[in-house]
Amino acid sequence: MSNTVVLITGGSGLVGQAIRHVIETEPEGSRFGKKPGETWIFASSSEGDLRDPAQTRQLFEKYKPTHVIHLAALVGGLFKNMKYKASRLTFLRDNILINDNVLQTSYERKAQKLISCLSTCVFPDKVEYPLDEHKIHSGPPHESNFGYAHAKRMVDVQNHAYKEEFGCNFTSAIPTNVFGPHDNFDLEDSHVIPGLIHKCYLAKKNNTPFVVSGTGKPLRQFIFSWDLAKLFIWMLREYDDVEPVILSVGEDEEVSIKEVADAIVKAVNFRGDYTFDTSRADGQFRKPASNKKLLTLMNGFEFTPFEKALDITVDWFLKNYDTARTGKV
Ligand code: NAP
Ligand code: GFB
Repeated sequence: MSNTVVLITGGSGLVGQAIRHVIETEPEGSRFGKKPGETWIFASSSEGDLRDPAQTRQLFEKYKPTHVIHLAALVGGLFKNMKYKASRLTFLRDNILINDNVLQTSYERKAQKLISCLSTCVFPDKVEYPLDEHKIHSGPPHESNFGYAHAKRMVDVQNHAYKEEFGCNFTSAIPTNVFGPHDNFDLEDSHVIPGLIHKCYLAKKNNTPFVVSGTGKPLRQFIFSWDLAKLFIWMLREYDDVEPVILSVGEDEEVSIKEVADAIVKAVNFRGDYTFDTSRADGQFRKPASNKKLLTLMNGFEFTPFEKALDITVDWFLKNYDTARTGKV
């Protein structure tokens, strides 16, 4: 790709910063490293609120991207999604507006390629497992995810419409739960791994119990953000089809929330009391997704072992506690 400008919306977040890390640290010219003639732009909301069409156009006018990886979204873990339930229109509408503006502006400004980011929680709640790329629209999502899931599902619908009417090269990626450096470590609004890392750190520091929400029994697949970044770079360069690709570890690599908490206790080196608050929600019990399509297309991929990825994340959190997103004022 010569004279390529890749715009990453949501470039300041967990996944955006992981793409920056990979593109800047992999050997130049390698499969995941920077290629000659490429410019990578990592945009945050301070460069434009993508809910607003004029600000979206301004951003595209400024950088004139030839390629777009669209990550920007109103994002949160289970408890943030549930907190917004009374006003679930916010999760629905903010994400609809962001996505519609990015897709329409990519079409108007003739971007050669656009990859938008969905999530495995957009899949139906009641569906035969494992999840695969054909099942996105086969039933309602889990009720805790109403707004977020419906907004993101529409991107797949829009991608097909833009391709059919205008021939646009738009597609989408479907990651499972992500974690890594630069995550949101807020105690309440974050996803489970960053939330529990922060809670365990405070329990160790203050000599208080480490309390995990829910029963610890639900199962999840987790992908390390640096691995996910490589998969996005692969999609950008080597995948040209409107149908989405699930970006995930194998369906046999589900771990329970208790196993996650155990691994965090070890990574943080916490030796105090450790309990479960079963009055809090468990969310979806499981949502195992197949990575068969991904591995077939890529001819295999080596994922970072979970414990190693967790150690890198905890290490980053400890070194960056003062500037990380921890929710402290
Ligand atoms: P994140 O760390 O919360 O980052 C969100 C990014 O979106 C930030 O760069 C933020 O900018 C930007 N953003 C939010 N609202 C915006 C707006 N109105 N206008 C412009 N930019 C806006 O999220 P993430 O975890 O990296 O998520 C990236 C993508 O992965 C999202 O599409 C998400 O749905 C998807 N995903 C995430 C997970 C997960 O477990 N984290 C799992 C599956 C899929 P500021 O920094 O300026 O606020
Ligand atoms: O990461 P998480 O919020 O995502 O994980 P989901 C929720 C699971 O972890 C539930 C348990 O079983 C919780 O009971 N858990 C235990 C905790 N302690 C904590 C904690 O301190 N914080 C959090 N957050 N959970 C999200 C969706 O669902 O998945 C989002 O709501 C998003 O929309 C994301 O797409 C990928 O997998 O439940």
